[in-house]
Amino acid sequence: MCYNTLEVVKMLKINKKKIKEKFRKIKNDYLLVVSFIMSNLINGLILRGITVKNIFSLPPLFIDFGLLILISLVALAFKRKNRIKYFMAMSFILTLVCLINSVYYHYYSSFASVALLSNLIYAKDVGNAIFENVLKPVDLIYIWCPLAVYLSYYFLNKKKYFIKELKSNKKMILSSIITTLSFWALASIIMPLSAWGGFYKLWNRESVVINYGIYIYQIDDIIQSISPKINSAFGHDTALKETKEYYEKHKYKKIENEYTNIFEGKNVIVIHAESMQEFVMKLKFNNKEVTPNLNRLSREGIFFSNFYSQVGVGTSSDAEFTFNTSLMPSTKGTVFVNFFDREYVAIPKLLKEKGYYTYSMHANTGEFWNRNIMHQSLGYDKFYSKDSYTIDETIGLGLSDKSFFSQSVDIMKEIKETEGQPFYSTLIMLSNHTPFSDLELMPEYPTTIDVKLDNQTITREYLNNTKLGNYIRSVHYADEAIGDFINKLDSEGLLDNTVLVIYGDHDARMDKNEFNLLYNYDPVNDRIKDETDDGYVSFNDYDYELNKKVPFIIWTRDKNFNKTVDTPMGMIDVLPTLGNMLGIHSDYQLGNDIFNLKDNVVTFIDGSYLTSNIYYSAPKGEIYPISNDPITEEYIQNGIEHSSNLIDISNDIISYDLIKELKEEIPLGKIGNTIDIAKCVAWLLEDNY
Ligand code: GP9
Ligand code: MN
Repeated sequence: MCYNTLEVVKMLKINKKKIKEKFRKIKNDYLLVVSFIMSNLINGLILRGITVKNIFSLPPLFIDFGLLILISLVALAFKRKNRIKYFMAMSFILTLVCLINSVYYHYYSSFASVALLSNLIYAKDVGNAIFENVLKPVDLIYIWCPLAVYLSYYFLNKKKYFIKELKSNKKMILSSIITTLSFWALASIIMPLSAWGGFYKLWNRESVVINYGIYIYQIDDIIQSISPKINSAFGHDTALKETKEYYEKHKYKKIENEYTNIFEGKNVIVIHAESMQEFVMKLKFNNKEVTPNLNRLSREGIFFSNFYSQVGVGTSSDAEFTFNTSLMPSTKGTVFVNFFDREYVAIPKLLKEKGYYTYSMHANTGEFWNRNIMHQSLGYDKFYSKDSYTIDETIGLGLSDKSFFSQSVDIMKEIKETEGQPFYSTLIMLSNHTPFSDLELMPEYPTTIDVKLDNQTITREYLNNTKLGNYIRSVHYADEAIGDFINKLDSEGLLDNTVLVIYGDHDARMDKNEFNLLYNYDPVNDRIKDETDDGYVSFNDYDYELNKKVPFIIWTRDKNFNKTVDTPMGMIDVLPTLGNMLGIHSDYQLGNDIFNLKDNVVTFIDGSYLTSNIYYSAPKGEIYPISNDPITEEYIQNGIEHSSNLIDISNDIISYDLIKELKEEIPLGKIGNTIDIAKCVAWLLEDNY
């Protein structure tokens, strides 16, 4: 087919006219819709730019676009004069979604969940900390969206064009739906396959936002948060069946080792060390260790040098939960807040059955993380919270650790006198919590380097006023508080016949760049080294993840173990390991006694995992080799499967309250290897036959 030049020019003219006409129509008839779609689309883009930094990715853009078309379509259900109200309301909601998630991301490096909004009631003080330290002016950027929508309406209305053509006709509805579906189909074609699993399980909120955008993420989250509650009858039977099968396969078998029962009947004092990471134990400034007390305890006791926290969004509370129950935290909310009314088998409960008096101490309000209630569920006889303390010195979120420990020893002494022995106590520290402030109340600890230049000694204060520098000062204080605590325990006779257990609850959420400053500072030239410089230490995303490990130490004055265990270990392995030493176990523990293992798989809440050989990143779908051993595809897949099962089973146990049901079956001998006659009788008496 051939056209002459005249014909082509004519055609172009007609098309230009047509296009112009279309634009005029869109401007007049659909400007409100267009401004709604465009401004929310841009907000979604900004959110991803600020958080996961993938503004150029097409799938989330296509998905947002399709979704916004569908949302606009709903406007047809309203009378014409009410449509602006609908568009405004939707703009507010979507803007709020962006704003909340943006703020939340700064703090938790994850996205918000509706199930967690209720947590803010418990986390009042952390809430304040968020607004004081985490709300950045950039987060307010999203507010332009409802303004833009309103302005477009305002100008349209003046010209009396107000969406007069936006009539509910079949053709338009159909073409809108087809456009949406085409964009979604396109997105699904170009999206990585691994993105689908993440969507259904919502393990990794970040990857859902990366692939599906913020709006679909929030819808997914709402569905996932409320569906276990609505559908518990629905998914329950499958969950119960699968959990039973899992426990049949992984039934608890007592394997004796040299540590079995060595601490049976001893008092146990557990220190929950807030935001304490392990890397600080290796640091020295001006020849003074940052953590001399932790270092001494780790040398004398048993030091687990490759120990990882496995927390989700429930941070401190998740650490407590996993430590005490050997279950993974929930991915559908926070156990302490959303699933506090379930039955759990936990260290305090097990020791209580052995005649221990169990109690916990924390100088924050008892409502925080719902501890008031949840500590009872875990089996603590009593929880000493803020009301039991005199707030005579405040650091960060509340009573300073030094005062907390000192007052706690007085209470502990009284408890020992009235309740007798043995006791199991947990002390939750507070001062070393972000934002690592009130440094003036902490001992002097110069995080500086001296360098000789032209026969002059210059002191480089390179870490002063940096987040990492403040953290190190704060850690040094926390370590000193632990040292003072041990001294006071000793002088009050509370270390006799006692085992001390210390764990870091999670990492300190420090930016990766902070570590670059720490490991690559060049004091001579007062700058950060680059890759071409001598002695440059590479610190990539994986080094950052591995660096998140926290200390775990078991120490007693009665015996020098001088032992370091470097097998990778997770918080989930504490109950099986420590339990073996104390002569307890849970039939439902999902972790392992580390002394019975050659290697281990430490599963993280987003499906990533760690062994002695590799770190597997679930969001990236790639591995980072740690050893030089050859790695097979099967090895990687086994780890993925193991981690996926572990997260699923744990979620099911928590969501469907399965321990309660499984326990009822114990008399029938289905679980575990013991039949408790008393329980059988009680069970039969409860009209169960
Ligand atoms: C608050 C403290 C901190 O009482 O345990 O909790 P976190 O913010 O670390 O989860
Ligand atoms: Mn914490």
